[in-house]
Amino acid sequence: MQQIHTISKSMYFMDLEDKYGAHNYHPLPVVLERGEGVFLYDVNGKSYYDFLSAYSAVNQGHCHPRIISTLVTQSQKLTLTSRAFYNDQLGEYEKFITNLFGYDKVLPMNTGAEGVETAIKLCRKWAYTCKGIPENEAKIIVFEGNFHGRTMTAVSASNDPSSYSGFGPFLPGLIKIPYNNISALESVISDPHIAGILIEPIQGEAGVIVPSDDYLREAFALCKKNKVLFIADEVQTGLARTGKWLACDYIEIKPDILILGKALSGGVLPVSAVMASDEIMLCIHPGEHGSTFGGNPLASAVAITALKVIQEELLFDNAFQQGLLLRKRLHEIQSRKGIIKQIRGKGLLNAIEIDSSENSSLAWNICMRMADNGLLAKPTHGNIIRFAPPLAITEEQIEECAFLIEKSL
Ligand code: IF1
Repeated sequence: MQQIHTISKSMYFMDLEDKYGAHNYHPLPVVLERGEGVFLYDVNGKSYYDFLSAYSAVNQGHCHPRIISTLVTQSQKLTLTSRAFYNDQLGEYEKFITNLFGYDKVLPMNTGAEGVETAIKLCRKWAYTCKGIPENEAKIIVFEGNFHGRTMTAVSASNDPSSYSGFGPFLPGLIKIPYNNISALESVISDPHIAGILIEPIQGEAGVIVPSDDYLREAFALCKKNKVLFIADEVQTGLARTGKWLACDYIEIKPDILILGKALSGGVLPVSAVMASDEIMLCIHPGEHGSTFGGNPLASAVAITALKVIQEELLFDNAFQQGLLLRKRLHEIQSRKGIIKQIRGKGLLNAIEIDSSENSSLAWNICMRMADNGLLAKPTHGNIIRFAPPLAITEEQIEECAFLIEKSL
């Protein structure tokens, strides 16, 4: 009886979503009701290691007590005023985050996609105001395999049919070239109408594609040489996920425009941020951009705590160390099981590529088996499984998860 009850309880929730919700996702059949740190618990009380971290939005761990405490305290005082008025949280947050990352100013938004939209508008404004590109002629270089969100601009930048097909017509002025190919960039960047490049330092959705260090350094140098803005989309790679505050820190380059999101709130509400110098940021004047919730006092208070948690718990160092251990264990598993084709990653943003030549649903079935064994991960692009736990995971927990992964394989 217990088993049937267990299935019917999950089925109840899945059926509701199937009947009343848009079918814009195909989730693993797991119904979660509680999260704490690196763990998630389903409606039947079964616990799981979270190896997705809500796509790097819960780097600090689920329901981090300090972040929740700030959320509760501020939400009982003031949550939203709109930017028609000032509030006592936004300025403190703007000072904190710009000092932390070394920029003059921040434009606060909500989702990562809105951060990308904001960066593109900023880049175009700068192109016309500062670079002297003729109005409506600005072009921005984007890279094959990119993922910048689901808005029309983001899908206009995509070369993945599952992201853009059926949603045209698309935003003009986006030039698509291969990623991690410096000659491809060299051949287009000298066009005087190029205003910027929009790049992920590591391509997350594409399957954790890590470019060569030289590539990013040379791309940055080409931007400087051609007066083109280097716009880093660190929505997924930022905030300690790859073992440093920013993935760009590995190659010691400072993006002209930096986009953050996801873990900026520790996963409790949508908070994104676009940072730049005064020269770039002041190209946008009052009334030319914004959003209802952008910079709200609740988001501002939560974001300060979310950043302090990363800083004070040294999550970047732990992500670096535990990432090394995880990939070491994955390589050992690979030597024992031919099924793993490739292992990629930096810090705790990792992925394995499954050799699924015979069976296209192999990665999915592995994820289903890992769920049975108490570890949650989800395939991307068919045969790639991302391994990205919250950044406070311990060495012992990594060892246990490596065991669960091998057992499932
Ligand atoms: C989904 C992917 C990851 C992002 C980068 C901007 C955004 C994202 C580098 C937009 C968002 C999310 C979107 C989410 C799943 C997840 C995802 F699989 F879709 F591609 F992480 F890889 N730049 N990525 O990764 O931020 O508007 O979502 O806040 O759409 O299912 P957002």
